[in-house]
Amino acid sequence: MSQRAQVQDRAAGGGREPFRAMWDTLLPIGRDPDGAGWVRYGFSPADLACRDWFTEQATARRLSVETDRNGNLFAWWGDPAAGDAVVTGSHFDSVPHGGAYDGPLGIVSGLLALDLLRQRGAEPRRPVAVAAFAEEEGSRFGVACLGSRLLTGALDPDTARGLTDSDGLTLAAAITGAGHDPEALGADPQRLARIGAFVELHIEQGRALADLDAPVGVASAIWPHGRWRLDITGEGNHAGTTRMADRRDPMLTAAYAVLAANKEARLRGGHATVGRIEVTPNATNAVPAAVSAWVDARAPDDDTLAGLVEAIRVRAAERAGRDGTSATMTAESLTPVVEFDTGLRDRLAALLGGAPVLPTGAGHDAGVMSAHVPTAMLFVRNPTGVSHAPAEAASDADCAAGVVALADVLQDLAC
Ligand code: HGY
Ligand code: MN
Ligand code: MN
Repeated sequence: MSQRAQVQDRAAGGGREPFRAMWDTLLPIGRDPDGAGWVRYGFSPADLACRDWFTEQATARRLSVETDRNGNLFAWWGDPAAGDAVVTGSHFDSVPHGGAYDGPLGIVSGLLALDLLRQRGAEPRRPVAVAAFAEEEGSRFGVACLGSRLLTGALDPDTARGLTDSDGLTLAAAITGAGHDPEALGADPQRLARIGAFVELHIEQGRALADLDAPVGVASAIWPHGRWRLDITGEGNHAGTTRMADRRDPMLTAAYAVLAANKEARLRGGHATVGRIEVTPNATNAVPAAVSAWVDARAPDDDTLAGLVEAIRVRAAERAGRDGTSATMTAESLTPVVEFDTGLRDRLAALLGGAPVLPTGAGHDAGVMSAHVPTAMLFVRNPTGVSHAPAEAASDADCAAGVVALADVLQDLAC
């Protein structure tokens, strides 16, 4: 290591090497063999391997591991029953072929922050825990923040049990296979009441910190966001023999809706994305019979989001009228705006030497928790600004700085 790097490491609490050492043990799990990112769907073999990794790491640190009734993991330093706990953590699961950092960075940083607190001789007067929430991305069962929504009662357990993955396997079956009891799913107010504060550290999913030349930031708010399924039906037919004028092609309606979503989002300062589409029968030489397209929409405030989604719905319906198809739009999830606890946010920003405070368009378990517990988030600089894709990045030095920042925050809150 160069002298400059050693100086930086000391400034970061000596954390670059411990970070890399721990990170390298997690990195191979769920990594695409062709180099196309990470695939760690909730309760898949890769996710279960990450959870085993968590248990090993926690046990090696003499932290007591518990799995709650919704499959969320907690590693405790101190007695959880004492209450008013300070909890940090994030999630292991990924989007299809996502980056390495979205989620796991918060868990690794939490474990390393506890190491640092012990090295400092800190003696917490409140229990401290690192959490790993289940199925945050919703990539397998369609509902984001599944574990934290179930814990807080934001998701009905009957609805959750019936959710299916792309193979038609229900969540109930998947968690049974993973050794959990699906009948136990549901709100857990007693466990929630033990938590006095929650702080999630996360890779930044944009370039704001890079532009500000700051390694760590604090979250102010999460944009309201949601997912809508646009189901378009037409008439399946032969691609070679059906006259253009006679077609009722749902792909045309879908294509128009994709462009309309982009335009309406731009007009309102929001974001709208169609990143997933299913075509029936999905044949090269057939006019499709049906298309389903998933719209992910986000905006700075609830009214703007409602207006954006309604505009997309109206424009898809108008186009369907012209195409001889029918289009219906169904909400699959909606998360209103989240404003993080302002007292906690300001305290953290000051503690971290005036760290930048910024909003995000990405959803997090912290957003779900914030309706029940004073909650804050820390962001670690991402020089590419890319997320939900393999190019997501953070330097080891910034990750180590994130660990120090998190340790400072946990020490401030718990000691
Ligand atoms: O999709 C999201 O906003 C988050 O990354 N789960
Ligand atoms: Mn994500
Ligand atoms: Mn995440």
